[in-house]
Amino acid sequence: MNRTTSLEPVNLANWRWQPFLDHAVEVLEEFNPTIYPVPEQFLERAGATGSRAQPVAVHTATWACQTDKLRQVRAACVEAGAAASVLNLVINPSCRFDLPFFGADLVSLPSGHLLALDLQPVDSGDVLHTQPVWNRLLPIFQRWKPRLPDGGPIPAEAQPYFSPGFLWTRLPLGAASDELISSVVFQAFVDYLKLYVQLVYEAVPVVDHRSALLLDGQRRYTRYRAEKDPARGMLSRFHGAEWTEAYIHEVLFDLDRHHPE
Ligand code: DBV
Repeated sequence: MNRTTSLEPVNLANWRWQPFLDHAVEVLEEFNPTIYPVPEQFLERAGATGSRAQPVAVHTATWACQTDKLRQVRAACVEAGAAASVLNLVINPSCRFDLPFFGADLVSLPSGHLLALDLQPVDSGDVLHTQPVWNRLLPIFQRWKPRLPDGGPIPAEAQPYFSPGFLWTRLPLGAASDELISSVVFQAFVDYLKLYVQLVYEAVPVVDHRSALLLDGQRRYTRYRAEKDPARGMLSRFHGAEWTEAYIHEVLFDLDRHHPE
């Protein structure tokens, strides 16, 4: 790979999540996205994991774009064979629109798959913000939820950042899970993204004081995600702690850099 901008396609060999990213990129094309600047050292990064006797190559790539209504769309893509395969996709709306975040965390590790999909509220206590989304998200959630095992509890402090339509499952490695991922999980991903895109189409600008409230909520969410990023350990092992910290703050969860107080 030799990508020079974030908008060029990411194609990782044998990457389990390639169809998911390809679908998202295709859907987003309708909005005529432009490049979201990503420093060259984060566009692509090669590393290694495993033992000295049996090293495993790691490739981490970032796809990103922006549109009028979407401040930043970014996909963190990790392919490390049996050691790890990850697609973490977050869509960060502009605070001028009353929109949730789109969040997908699709993670395959030697211990199994961790799969999370949600339209995450900027402020879970703001009924004006949540209700119109949740009314439309819950039927989709209900459609897919019974077809996947429950992922178990999430920390209480994380609760405000999730919707009641948080689809969250853990699956063991194996052929049965591969089948579930390419059928149920893929269709759920398509449905969550489809609803999100509809909300983006419909969104109209909000007044200034509401925009300021939305920005505050976005900051809380983004700081929480940066602080608690569950990938910190994995990325540090693959690419070093210094690169990882910079990647988290300068690319993955970069709102504070663009909207300093
Ligand atoms: N998670 C990220 C980014 C990742 C990433 C940027 C670049 O936010 C991967 C990669 N998530 C990732 C990895 C793990 C998890 C776990 C590697 C496994 C960590 C490990 O076991 O070592 C959903 N992701 C998780 C967990 C949750 C989520 C609840 C379990 C945390 C734990 O057990 O400690 N992340 C969470 C979530 C969204 C999200 C709901 C959005 C829908 O992105």
